[in-house]
Amino acid sequence: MNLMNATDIFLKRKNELEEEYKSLVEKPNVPVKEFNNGIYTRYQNPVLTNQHIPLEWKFDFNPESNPYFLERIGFNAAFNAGAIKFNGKYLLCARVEGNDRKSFFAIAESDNGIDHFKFWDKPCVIPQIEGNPDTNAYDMRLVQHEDGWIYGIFCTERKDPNAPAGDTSSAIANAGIVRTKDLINFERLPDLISNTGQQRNVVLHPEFINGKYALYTRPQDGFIDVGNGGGIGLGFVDDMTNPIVKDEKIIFGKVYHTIYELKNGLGPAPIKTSKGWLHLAHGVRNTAAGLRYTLYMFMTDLNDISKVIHTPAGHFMAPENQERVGDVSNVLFSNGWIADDDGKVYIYYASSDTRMHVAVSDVERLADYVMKSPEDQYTTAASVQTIINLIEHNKKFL
Ligand code: M1P
Repeated sequence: MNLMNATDIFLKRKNELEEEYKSLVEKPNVPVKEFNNGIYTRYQNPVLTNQHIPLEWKFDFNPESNPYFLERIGFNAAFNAGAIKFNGKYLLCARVEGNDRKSFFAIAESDNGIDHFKFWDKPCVIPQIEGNPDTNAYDMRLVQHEDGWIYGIFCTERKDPNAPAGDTSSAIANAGIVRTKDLINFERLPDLISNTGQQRNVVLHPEFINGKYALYTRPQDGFIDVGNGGGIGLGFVDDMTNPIVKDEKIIFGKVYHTIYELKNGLGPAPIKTSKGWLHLAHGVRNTAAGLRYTLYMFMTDLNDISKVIHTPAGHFMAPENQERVGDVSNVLFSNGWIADDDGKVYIYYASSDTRMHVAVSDVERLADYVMKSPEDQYTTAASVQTIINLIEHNKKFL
């Protein structure tokens, strides 16, 4: 029998894994051809996965203490990333989940926004609130605000202090807030103070509204149970260092028999266009196979951001092929997109709470989609009439 000694095993495994990592991060991404709705182009390979985690985060590189080059720390997923263009680079602030189930933030960088994403040397160090650490933290929205700070608003999750003994899963979700100038040093601000028990999917509007910070919220009654909440709210904060939300109102609720029947939450911060604010959001409905998360778009008024002015019917993107399967299957979720100077829009979305993808479009095209696609009329007969209207209209042109 040809037994390898420990040094050979160490070197063989280390070399193999280094090669695999290099070929993964150097792999070019290509547009997906068969999907052709004209609105956006999906790219073939995920832009971030748990395989993109640097080897130094996982392995002890000392052959003496790790002779078999075993993984010491495992990573389960890299998904739900905030996005920002910073110093000419496309950055994703991913929700990285360890095998220990704890999520944290880590920044990955690419020169072109579609491939070669590489994590920075270390995960982000988020300062903690004294005496009340985040048990889990996820889904950061990065926003360059006109006050000069980059804000990161994320979900902070802690055990529900009022859960009965023996209930080891009830939790409270709220919005945690950091701000930074360099995405390396983060200043922790107090968690959001709002009237609702639970908040997830809180997003900062990039401009002041009447001198106040505007926050999109998503109040719900319980950690899982949306109760009367579950729609997109809007509220105002005077000072982000004392973030008390005032005048919170639902601007886009849940609607029976739509893709946002069960939950309706904002994705990344909106993009300003000459026609209105473009929004990307996720809608959730229940099915016999569990919850289905899809992405949809809407537009709000430039002069009144609480006024929804266009909403195409149905989803904008839904899980396709491998996107359908993962830790939480049948989920697309987005909390990051980048509108580039040339008008291109990089839509970063996660599939099934497992990996990150990119789809590319442009501001003009997205505005055209949102403004000219028919709206939901809420009945099957009305949907048929909408189709017939298009067929009749097309007779003049075919
Ligand atoms: O598992 C799907 C998503 O569930 C939650 O989102 P929401 O509060 O909108 O239902 C979040 O945990 C999110 O991270 C996750 O992707």
